[in-house]
Amino acid sequence: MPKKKAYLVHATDKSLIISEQPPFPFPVLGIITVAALFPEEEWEVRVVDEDKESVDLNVKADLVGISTLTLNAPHAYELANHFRSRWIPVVMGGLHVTYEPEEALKYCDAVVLGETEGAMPRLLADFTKGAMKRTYFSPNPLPNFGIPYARRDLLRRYHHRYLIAVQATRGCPHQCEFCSVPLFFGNQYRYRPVEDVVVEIKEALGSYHKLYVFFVDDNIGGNPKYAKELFQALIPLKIRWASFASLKMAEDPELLDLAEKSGCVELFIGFESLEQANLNMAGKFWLKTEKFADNVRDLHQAGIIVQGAFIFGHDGDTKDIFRRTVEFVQKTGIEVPIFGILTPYPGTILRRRLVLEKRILSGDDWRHYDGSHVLFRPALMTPEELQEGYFWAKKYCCAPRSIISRLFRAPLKNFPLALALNFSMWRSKMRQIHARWKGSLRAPAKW
Ligand code: B12
Ligand code: SF4
Repeated sequence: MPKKKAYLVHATDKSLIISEQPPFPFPVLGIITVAALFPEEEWEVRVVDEDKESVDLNVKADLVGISTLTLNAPHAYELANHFRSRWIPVVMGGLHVTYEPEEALKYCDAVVLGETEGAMPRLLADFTKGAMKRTYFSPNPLPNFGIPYARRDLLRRYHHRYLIAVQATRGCPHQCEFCSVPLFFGNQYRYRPVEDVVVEIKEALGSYHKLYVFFVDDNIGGNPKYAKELFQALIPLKIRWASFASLKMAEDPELLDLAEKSGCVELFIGFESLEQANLNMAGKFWLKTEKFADNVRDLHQAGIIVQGAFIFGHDGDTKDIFRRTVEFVQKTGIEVPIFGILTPYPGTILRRRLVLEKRILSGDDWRHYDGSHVLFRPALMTPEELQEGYFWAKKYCCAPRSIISRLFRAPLKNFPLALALNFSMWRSKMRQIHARWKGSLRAPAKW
């Protein structure tokens, strides 16, 4: 019997001007994990990451699978419509369609809700029988979840020129109001067996000889006991790695020490706000603003570059928040500041609250869900002031003299990589600022 053909697309709307995008390929992990769930003896699978290559609209396939984030959803639906007009059944999955399944089902034949590992075998069996259902729900895998090794062989080699993406944990032990992650993972935090992670890294490095490993975990240090075990096991691999983490990690000297020894070079950390009241309201009460500067110092002492994320537009934010945040970033030497506007993503508690309070501004043009648009009425400033302050803060921190001055406040050892990181994202940040804002570096007089 000839094999059935599946064509899997990681949809990306290339017409959108997205900020904070690395200019080098960031390998996608979700769609190649889905690819690994197709039995090789029955299926021939092709994968396309639209961020880096074009979708073959004339492809010969028995089944098309499409993955999308919220901002890419309208484009993903256009693709789905196209393939269905060619009589190819389309299945969609990922975060956005999990939270908006009814919307997605207008454009595709089936949706998989949540993590796919538990649902795909059923879906494929039903498909083969010609009886694919509309919705598949995947119960979240057990604590020691067995996820398949991603099919990196299906991506072109240049996707892995700089990084390999790996996942050790899923979910997060916390539940921040604005975050779409916890619910997707059934409000659980789960970890893969350490040996599994090590084997996958070795295999991936073996074939691509790459230097950097990026753990796409939402909170790599979420369970310190597990993280210590993992970092210990990474030491002999002599890799350099980066990930997302919470600031809690900075308060555990043993964890920081192991992170450094295992090759951690950079952590993306959500500080979110300099106002304790904002953190408390967002469910991030366990972060203490008065410790922020010391936390950054401790991370720096461990030789770790801090990519610090701050969100503007919390209910306690007044117009001085932009200037204060910029001053804090520059003073503490947070090497790579990332600013965003509070965004009511589907599936978040924030979205439910703002809908109840009738504060959502525009209709649901999902293309604006990129963290740079004001989509709700802020409490203590106008939407225009929030938009303007965001661009001002971003432009200020992008100025070469701001970059250099804050990097001199961080350990010199980090300087070359931190400089490269700043300038690598500089283009995408400035492109967005130039396209949408005409203001200058001087803070607007009305603040
Ligand atoms: C790594 C990462 C990135 C990387 C790489 C992205 C990439 N190319 O994959 C970078 C840094 C580039 C990035 C960029 C952005 N990101 Co990002 N990112 C992540 C992160 C931390 C991990 C994603 C991942 O690899 N997960 C591991 C894989 C295995 O899981 P998965 O993709 O969810 O796939 C599973 C299921 O969803 C499902 N599935 C997925 N696809 C499909 C398809 C089919 C057919 C089926 C059946 C199933 C299925 O099966 C998989 C296995 O179970 C997530 C957080 C998260 N936990 O999702 C945020 C996240 C996805 N990012 C987010 C955002 C907002 C962005 C940006 C807009 C940020 C910005 N302002 O620039 C950009 C958008 C880029 C773009 N143009 O699309 C949001 C999205 C929210 C939303 N509702 O859309 C998230 C959820 C973060 C958050 N806490 O809110 N991101
Ligand atoms: S700590 Fe980070 S990943 Fe965890 S719920 Fe909060 S924002 Fe989301």
